[in-house]
Amino acid sequence: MKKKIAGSPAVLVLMGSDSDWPVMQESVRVLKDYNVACDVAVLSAHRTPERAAALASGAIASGVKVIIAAAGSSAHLAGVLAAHTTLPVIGVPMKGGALDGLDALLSTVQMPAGIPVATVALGKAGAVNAALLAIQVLALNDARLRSRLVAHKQELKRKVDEANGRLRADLERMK
Ligand code: RP5
Repeated sequence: MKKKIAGSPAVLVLMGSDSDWPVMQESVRVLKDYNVACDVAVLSAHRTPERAAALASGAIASGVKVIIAAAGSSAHLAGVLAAHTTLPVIGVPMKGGALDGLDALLSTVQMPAGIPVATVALGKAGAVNAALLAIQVLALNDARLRSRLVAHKQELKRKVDEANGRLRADLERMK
């Protein structure tokens, strides 16, 4: 599976299997919302090891700025990609399997010193945060993305304020 999203991809969203796609669509949804060009592909550290190495090795020359890599079970995709590039690699551990993702979380997060993988949460929260983290990296050189991220944080704050308003109203009714 390889699906071109828009323009030269600043972000690659890679996953070990198309069974990861329902979750990883959340990354693409966020990236598209911020108008960040991305591309997606299934790529496996154990099923297509040569292709994984070649893609990571050539990513900088292709204009890619950040790689997001999702994998489940004994998840080594993010680490293998990170071994072949100096681009930032964000790992998204997938839920599922006998240990429901704990194995993927530990495999992704516990990289030995020297080859970092920025690991986010399991599942859809991780997919969303991987995209936001990639956007934060791109925003270092992009004022439009910076202002969108500021607006995003203001929106989160507004929702907390709304929740507190509802709590205060409930408290008043309970008096
Ligand atoms: C990993 O194994 C994939 O990333 C996926 O999360 C998991 C299961 O893959 P499938 O058996 O569904 O292809 O490589």
